Amino acid sequence: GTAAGDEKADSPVVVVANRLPVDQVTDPDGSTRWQRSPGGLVTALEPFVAGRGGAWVGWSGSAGEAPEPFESGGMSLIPVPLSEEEVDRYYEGMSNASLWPLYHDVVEKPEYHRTWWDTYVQVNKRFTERAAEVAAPGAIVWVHDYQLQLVPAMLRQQRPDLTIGFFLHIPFPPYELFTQLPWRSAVVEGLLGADLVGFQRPAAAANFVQLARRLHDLPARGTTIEYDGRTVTARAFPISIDVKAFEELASRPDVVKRAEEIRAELGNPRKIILGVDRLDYTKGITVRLNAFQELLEDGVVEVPDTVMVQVATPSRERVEHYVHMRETIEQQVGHINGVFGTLGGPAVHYINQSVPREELAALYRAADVMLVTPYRDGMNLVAKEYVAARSDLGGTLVLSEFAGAAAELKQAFLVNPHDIAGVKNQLLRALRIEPAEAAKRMRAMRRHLARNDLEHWANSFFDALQAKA
Ligand code: ADQ
Repeated sequence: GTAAGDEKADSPVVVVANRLPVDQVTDPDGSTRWQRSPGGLVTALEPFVAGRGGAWVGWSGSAGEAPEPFESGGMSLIPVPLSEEEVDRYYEGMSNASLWPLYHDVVEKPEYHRTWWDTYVQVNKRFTERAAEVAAPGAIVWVHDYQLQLVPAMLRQQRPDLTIGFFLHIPFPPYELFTQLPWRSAVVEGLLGADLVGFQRPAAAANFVQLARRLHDLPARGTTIEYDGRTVTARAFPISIDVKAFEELASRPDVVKRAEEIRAELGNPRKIILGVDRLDYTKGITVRLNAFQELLEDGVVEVPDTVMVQVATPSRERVEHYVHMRETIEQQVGHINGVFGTLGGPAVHYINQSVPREELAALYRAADVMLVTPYRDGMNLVAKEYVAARSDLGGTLVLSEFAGAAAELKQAFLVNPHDIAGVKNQLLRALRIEPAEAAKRMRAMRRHLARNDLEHWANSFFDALQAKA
């Protein structure tokens, strides 16, 4: 793109997120360029930002000096620099080793370090300054996620003219867990700087409202909190996917053909069980492996009649928790295959790679049972992608009741991932379901998704935020 030149305070809409909506890629000749990130969030927000001279403030993804602001896809992209030490302390430390496990029901023990927190404050200030520089008078600013919870209050202090929204993509824990955080008051005050605080589930919004009441003694009821002479609204905006685009992709003849090929490559098993996740301890990958292993041990399921495919994208590989978890999973896959596999016929096909969208869609089309078993998940888009992919009304979803998606996809076989007997039962039911019953459940979930897509999510948040202006 072309250089934006000197930034002026002229953007009527500003998105502030940890990452910019572009990735730097290196071509074979060694030159680098910016490429739009594959994520759905970019697709959802672009229409509101692009074409109106809007801006997106975020980190480029690599440590060191930040590039100059530049134009891309009709948006001004405003890079925020992070040093190696800041990436360590703000991103890998405070965000991913303190807040991430705390907000996911302390599935792993969060670590709290004052140096991490100090850097988190410092980096939140830097994001705030950049946003304050580019926002036009009276602009709408939408801040995203747990890495930037202090930005709303910092921004309001500098720019009381702005309308500020915040959306948390991950769960928000109950009072009893949240109050572990040594800096709990600062985080609550940070979020209360927003006019509108959005969560994935009503229960998360209720946790926040209760926290404001109990910890800060604020008048709070229903979805509103009175604070500093303003009314802060806290409510649920369940995120979704681009349902139409995913459905179209999964129905393409080449993708449908690829789904058949995948079945053949797996030895044409009668049943295929699928798991697709970022390799993260919150996703409950071991839960699935345990359930499958026990069903094999019980002799109620057999290889090669039934096989499992687990696709797990590498993630946060420099954070200690993740290194350990990966070893555990790989050991278990090895054990199951050692005991139940045959030469050239493993029980669990394990792919520790990111796969292209087309291949993902084909896998969804090929899978008889989709196993989504997080211990806790803000939403879980994989569950929604599976439903969107099944325009053939085939396939059955087994879904953790602790994923945000469970509040919407009620016709899935819901499971408590801590209850191994329950997971085995539901998995077996899903493997043995009558096609007519499976189709009925899938149709109901698809009906819900069709009305509640990503565009609907972005529109409802922006509408609610604009109403606050
Ligand atoms: P995540 O924790 O990353 O998101 P999720 O919502 O499941 O989890 O999204 C993962 C995305 O990555 C999906 O679009 C999926 O298709 C893709 N993906 C996973 N494995 C892949 C692979 N091997 N190859 C290619 N693509 C793969 C956070 C929160 C969620 C919340 C989202 C959005 O933790 O709860 O739903 O943000 O708000």
